[in-house]
Amino acid sequence: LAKAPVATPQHSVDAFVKVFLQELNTGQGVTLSRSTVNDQYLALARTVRQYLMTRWLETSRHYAESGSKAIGYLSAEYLLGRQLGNALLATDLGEVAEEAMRGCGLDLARLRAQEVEPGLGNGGLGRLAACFVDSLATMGIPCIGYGIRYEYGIFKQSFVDGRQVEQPDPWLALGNPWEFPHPEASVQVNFGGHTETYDDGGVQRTRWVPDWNVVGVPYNYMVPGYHNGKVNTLRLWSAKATNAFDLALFNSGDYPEAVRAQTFAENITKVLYPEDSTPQGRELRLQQQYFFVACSIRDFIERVLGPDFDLHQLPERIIFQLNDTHPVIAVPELMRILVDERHFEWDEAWQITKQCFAYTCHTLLPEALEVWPTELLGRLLPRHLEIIRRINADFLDEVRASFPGDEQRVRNMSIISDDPNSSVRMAFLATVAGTKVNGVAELHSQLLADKVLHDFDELWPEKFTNVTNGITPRRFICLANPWLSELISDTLGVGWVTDLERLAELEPYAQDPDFRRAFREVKQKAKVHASDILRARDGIELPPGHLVDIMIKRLHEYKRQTLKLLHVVSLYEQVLSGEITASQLQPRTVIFGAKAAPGYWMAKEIIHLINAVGSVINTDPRLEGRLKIAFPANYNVTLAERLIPAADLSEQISLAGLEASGTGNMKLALNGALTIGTDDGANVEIRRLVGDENFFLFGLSEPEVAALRDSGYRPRQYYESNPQLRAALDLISSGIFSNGNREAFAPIVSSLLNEDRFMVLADFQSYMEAQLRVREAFADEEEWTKKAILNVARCGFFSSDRAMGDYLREIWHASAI
Ligand code: 26W
Repeated sequence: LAKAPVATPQHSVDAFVKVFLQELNTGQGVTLSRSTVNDQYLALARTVRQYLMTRWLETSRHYAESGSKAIGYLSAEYLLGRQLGNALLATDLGEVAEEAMRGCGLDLARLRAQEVEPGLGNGGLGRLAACFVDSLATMGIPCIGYGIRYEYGIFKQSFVDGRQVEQPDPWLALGNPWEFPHPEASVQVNFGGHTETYDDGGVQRTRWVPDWNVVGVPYNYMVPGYHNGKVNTLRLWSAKATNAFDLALFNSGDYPEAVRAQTFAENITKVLYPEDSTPQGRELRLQQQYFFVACSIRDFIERVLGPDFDLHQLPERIIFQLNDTHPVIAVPELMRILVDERHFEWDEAWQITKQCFAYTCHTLLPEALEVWPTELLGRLLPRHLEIIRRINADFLDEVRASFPGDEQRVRNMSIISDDPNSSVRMAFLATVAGTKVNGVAELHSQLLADKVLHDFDELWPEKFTNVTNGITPRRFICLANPWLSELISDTLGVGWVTDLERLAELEPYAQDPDFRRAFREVKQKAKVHASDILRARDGIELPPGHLVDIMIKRLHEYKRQTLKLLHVVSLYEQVLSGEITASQLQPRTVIFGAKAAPGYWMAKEIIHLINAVGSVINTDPRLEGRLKIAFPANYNVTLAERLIPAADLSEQISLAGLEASGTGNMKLALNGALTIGTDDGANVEIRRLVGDENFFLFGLSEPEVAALRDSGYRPRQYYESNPQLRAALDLISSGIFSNGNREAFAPIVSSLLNEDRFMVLADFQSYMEAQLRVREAFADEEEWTKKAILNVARCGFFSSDRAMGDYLREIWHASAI
């Protein structure tokens, strides 16, 4: 009896109500009549949790007994989104819960809205990690997701006079029913100090003598599989001061200093860095990275495998997937454990380590590649720097052996660069250590191998591979779009949720007028729902009958929100100048959702400009309400789930060669939006699958971008030779969007005219023409619906289940048990 976990409560309304009231009384310490919405939400979450608990314990036991190979997904970010809805979906308790709450006089939707989403990520990379752990649980693959329990997640965005203002995100303030702290399983993490060699019975060894440490406390989260009775674990680490640390200070009588020391330690997991793409190179960030990987590796080796496990067999039991370079300090950490603590020979330790890691790169922007000054790394982690130097020395010998006499190549490939200052190139370390290196879409993987990591591809071509990203259909179709889900399930049965290629069976229905009508009704319901949300949340009205044109993603110049904005400004200008009449405008609402990194000045200026243009055009009667901008603040996963189903048009308009993959593009296409996009990232694959006629392609291709750059790009030429473009830019400069202040947006305009690093002006004409094709296509309702249905039917490939299958086959060599 002691071995068997408690029984799962019955799958019935009565049982559910009983557990709920119990949780309310004994868990929250309140009666129903005196409870607050937060009490009710917490009790409800704990109720659903009970239905998952046995499955969780069983899944862990089963994995441990099977002795099979697990995935250790190492990611500094998990952008999970709300948990309650997903848990209800996974357990198929949605209707039971709804009825149970109604029986208690409560509204399930209202309780769900009480949950603050865990925003433990910035954007694509963090959301991808969340989709991947969902798929692995659903596929029954042993995986532990390792990460950081930030006390403050991604900042809350609001607008003041159209400008972004950031506020902290105290997501834990009202209690978090989804986490299980395990202080007894805490891990000590060391920092600083120096290294020394010593004689160990005739063998010379090195040891690290650190000078400070903190404790990592694991918080476990359930990752429920969909309808399969499996629950995996996400283990997030929180930093705490060690007792020894402040005891010494307490004893010396310096109470304030002791408290300060505690704060210092706990700062490590205080806040998520809001930088997306440009690393800040801050010491605290390196501390975060080492902190969470040191905890995770120690946890896996000592708690999951146990103290008696023979580490020679480590590669048979684990593969650590590095989600970008953020966790790559795990490589010297494992070497340190094997060599310094377990006394392995260097070469043997390296053979083992190399098999235990694989690396995913998520970017092509040179400024996004992490580099740490050796001074900083050596000060914080002196032993790790020594280990990196030795890995590098051995590696460069290998390069010399393969390319004798090519010292330029040796310098180019060195993990430690001296240009301009001595620093460690983390992407190179990850590439040297990883069994495999993958990009996240075909084009991206090809550019990685051909450009960013070209020398490495020449040395080890077999290392390089592609796994195109995917998204979980559970959250982004089932939860986000219940109307579409129902239509698909009524048509095909329910199997598509875990076998998304079955959406292909919808293809013939594109020709069926009844199905098309039903499909339009689905879109209509989603629009009404999104509209209700925007009204309640932001006071924004979505006019009925408009084409809903959506651009939702982080604000970055390479993603080119300015190009979208120039389209809107140009239409406005054409009406003002009488080139077209308002009645010729196709009724459209352009929805933006975007946060800018707080230190990214230009991105924040662009946010200001979008809001400024919005406030003018939204109220100008000359447009007759036919062109609107909606820019709800604080775009996050929860809002994404509401907006995506409502979209007619998906804007994926990055400069070709710069968006590694994109995943919003997949979510939108799978919800029946058509894409207007460049030949970039996963757009390439979306277009190939849905067909040219169901995708609005525009803009320079990556080779054309490279050629134009080489030939000397002069953006001003486009301004001078294109009257429509000039008129749009001049309208911004005229002060019309800034109460007559002609300087307000001069930095944006002059950056476009003089530098235009992302070739907005070069692609403007082509974009405008593509938008005319959109306009024409949308006017034919039946044809548009056919295209939208075909987008859904042909995008089954973009399930993260498929992506996980690819990783399992090509990289992890692991399988379901
Ligand atoms: C430390 C600064 C920093 C922070 C985040 C540098 C780089 C990053 C990420 C690599 C940025 C990111 O989220 N990349 C996105 O990853 C997605 C998932 O693979 C892709 O779909 C996006 O195209 C890519 O921009």
